[in-house]
Amino acid sequence: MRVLLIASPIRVIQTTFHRAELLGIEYLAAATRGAGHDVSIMDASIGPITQITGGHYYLGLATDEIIRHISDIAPDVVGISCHYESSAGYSYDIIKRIKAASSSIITVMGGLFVSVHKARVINECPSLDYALVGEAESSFLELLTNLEAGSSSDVDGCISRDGSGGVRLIPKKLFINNLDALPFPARDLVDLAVYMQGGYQQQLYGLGYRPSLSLLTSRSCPRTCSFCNMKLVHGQKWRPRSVENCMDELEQSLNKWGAEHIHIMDDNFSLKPGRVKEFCRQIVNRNFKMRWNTPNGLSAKNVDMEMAHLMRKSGCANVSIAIESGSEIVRHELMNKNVSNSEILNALECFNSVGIAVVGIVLFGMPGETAEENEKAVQFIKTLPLTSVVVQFVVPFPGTELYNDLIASGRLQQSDTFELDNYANPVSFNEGISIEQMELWKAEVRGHFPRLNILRKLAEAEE
Ligand code: B12
Ligand code: SF4
Repeated sequence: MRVLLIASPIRVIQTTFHRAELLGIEYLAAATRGAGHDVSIMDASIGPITQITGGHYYLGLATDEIIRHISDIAPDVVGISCHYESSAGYSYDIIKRIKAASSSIITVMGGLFVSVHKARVINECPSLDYALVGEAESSFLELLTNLEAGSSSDVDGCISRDGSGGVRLIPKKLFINNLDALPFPARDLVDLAVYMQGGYQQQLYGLGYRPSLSLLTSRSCPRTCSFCNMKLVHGQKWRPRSVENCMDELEQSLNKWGAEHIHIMDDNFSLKPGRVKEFCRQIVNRNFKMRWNTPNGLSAKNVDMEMAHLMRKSGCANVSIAIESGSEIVRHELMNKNVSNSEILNALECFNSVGIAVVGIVLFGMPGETAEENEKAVQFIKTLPLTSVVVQFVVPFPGTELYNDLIASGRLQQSDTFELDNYANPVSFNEGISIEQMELWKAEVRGHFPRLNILRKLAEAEE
């Protein structure tokens, strides 16, 4: 079949934007091509940035242009990747226009947004034929095989119409255990230069200018933080790739594609400390000349001096550590995040002593927080030897324990939609804590540490 995979345009709140490569769609394309289909990728989020209402910006190609491109390719199937609430309307619009132009094209949607909202997607987009929940390298192929054979029944995680106005939903149960069996992301199908230069627009998460690519060494995370919904895409079980398999991909990224910096995008890279150490040793043994970091956050658990030392030796320039709240009570009891203050202090000491810069990720706005606890939390964070901080506000994403609790206690309605820019615009669920107060805590913590561009200065000073 001729398959076109499209990454939806996105809505952003700032005009500088780091463009990381879209691993999900590249993985999906590689698996689809491996099964003998004719595949292409259109990243429709690469395009002009246009101011729209509410202080937001539309980032990507105009729908007319996307439709023109689709008709040039004449695909049998179009798959649209949509991760964020704020992109859903754009995806629906593209699907509607595809069907209006050519009703024989089969439309499929996938990604984080679909994995969270499931039936809602089919209900809101009458032109959509199928949606697939979660990791889709296997299920998408199965759907294509069935479509070729004239049926589409019983694909794992598939949402479709039942023929009588209802929705048919097959639960997502199957996850790929042997990730080494997957082909590497199809980097030859995208305009890699755009991602490699992502740092020119926003300096590689503050790290300065170097051609960069991403690497996913494992999928998911076994922990159960109350605000996190990653398990809806990748399941509850942490699944690692072998270190050798990661090295083979790194070799390509560095030598074939020319990357000099690698972003490790795992949800829980440090879960098995022995594996992290082996990963670093093999980078050194293979003599890879690269710099790397962990922008998606690293758990402070399990960090020791040997790990920090090997990370540094293998080129790690900085890590982001998920502190979340400076209060242990909030972190443990409200966030269900089993990381202690002493584990955070230990990790910082290890990284500082080897010269790895540390960005602390801090959250305010957890339902149940008190002003008194937050005052203490602010003071604790200010004592930490951090290089810089990123301070955000909690978002109760659908599908999380946090969201379900808020709905059950009546503090949130199902009709409330939570969009990503709420990270910037706080919602207060706590009596006696105003939004102004939340902004003040954020400003106090941010004001205490250098801005993120300190990372670039440190990296440049080393070169
Ligand atoms: C890299 C990354 C980015 C990159 C690229 C995003 C992208 N589209 O891939 C950039 C830097 C652009 C980015 C930006 C943001 N991100 Co981001 N990002 C990630 C990260 C770390 C990795 C994504 C990834 O590569 N995953 C691995 C691949 C294999 O999985 P996948 O992408 O989900 O794809 C699989 C399935 O979803 C499915 N699938 C995907 N597409 C399709 C299409 C079809 C047709 C089908 C059938 C299936 C399918 O199959 C794929 C293969 O198995 C994730 C965390 C994570 N682990 O996913 C956060 C994450 C998605 N991001 C998040 C956030 C919050 C953001 C930002 C808001 C950050 C910020 N504060 O500004 C912005 C939002 C930008 C915007 N307005 O749109 C959150 C989302 C939280 C939520 N909504 O529930 C996550 C989950 C991180 C987290 N734990 O908080 N992000
Ligand atoms: S440790 Fe990170 S990825 Fe794992 S559940 Fe908590 S927030 Fe999610």
